[in-house]
Amino acid sequence: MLRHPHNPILTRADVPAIEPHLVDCSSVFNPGAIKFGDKYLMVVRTQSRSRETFMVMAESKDGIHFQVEDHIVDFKGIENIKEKIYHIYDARITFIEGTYYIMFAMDMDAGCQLGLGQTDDFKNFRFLGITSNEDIRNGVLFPAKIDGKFMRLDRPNKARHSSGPTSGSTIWLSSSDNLIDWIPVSPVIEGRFHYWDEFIGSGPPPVKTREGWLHIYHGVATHFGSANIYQAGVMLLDLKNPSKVISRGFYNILEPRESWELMGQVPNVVFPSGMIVKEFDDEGFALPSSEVFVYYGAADTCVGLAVTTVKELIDDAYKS
Ligand code: BMA
Repeated sequence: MLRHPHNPILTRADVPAIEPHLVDCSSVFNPGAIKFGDKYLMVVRTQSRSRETFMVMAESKDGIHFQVEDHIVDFKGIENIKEKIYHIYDARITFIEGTYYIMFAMDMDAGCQLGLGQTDDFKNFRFLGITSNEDIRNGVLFPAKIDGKFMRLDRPNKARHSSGPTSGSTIWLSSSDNLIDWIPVSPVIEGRFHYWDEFIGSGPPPVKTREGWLHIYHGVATHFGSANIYQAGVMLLDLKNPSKVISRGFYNILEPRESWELMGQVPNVVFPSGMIVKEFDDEGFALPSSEVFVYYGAADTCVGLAVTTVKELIDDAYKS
């Protein structure tokens, strides 16, 4: 993938003061992204100087220059949750059957849960519910039902970084009839110890191609003295049975190299969470020649954009 020359495409300086909670924003990162009509939209993760996180929308005509909105995304109904919610973050946006779903992480006393929001217009947002009952993160919905079921990839937090946060080394496929209650179906991939992707988690939602579901994920190399290095990689999953891996690239496709990826709130992090494919065929498959914009959090501090094509990503998934 190639970094866009305008990078980093969003920094804290682009976030307007939002009274009273988000004045003098500390960081903006890990964006969900989607094409909405002729606009490119992101739901970005911001932090205040209390290090509380908030989601804010950003909008663009070209997918490169974004304007950040001056209000916080308010998921109506989330206030009815009785337990304390400390943070909501890391939005992943999927269009399914005429509406937009946003799956995100919720830090609560019981650990991290996966919340689900929905919108038709990216102005009014509804909270649909908590969709997990274990410590789990990185939930991404497939854009279509498979065999009559909603499907998602998720990553139970069964491991812990030596420096702190919970993580995991298995991405699972789960299924649901109603988007709220999910049943684990099968593990999909495991972390590869000693290599770039020891701990793993899904990136942006999978994209349908003729070769299979194209899926970017993040991997964390944990075997370096003082750093957990977050990188991005790619795999292809079977269209009918996405627990079957067709191919998984051996090499990362993006790693922290620029100063704004190497330095920041959490150094050495690229964390892809949004992906916009420009062109699809009449049956909804991504065109191999299509340009792809991949949006990622850099060092948990700003937002980066990497550019590639569907074909290049597929080729990378086959590199062994
Ligand atoms: C993960 C998540 C991400 C974050 C990353 C790097 O565990 O918390 O939101 O970007 O760590 O700090």
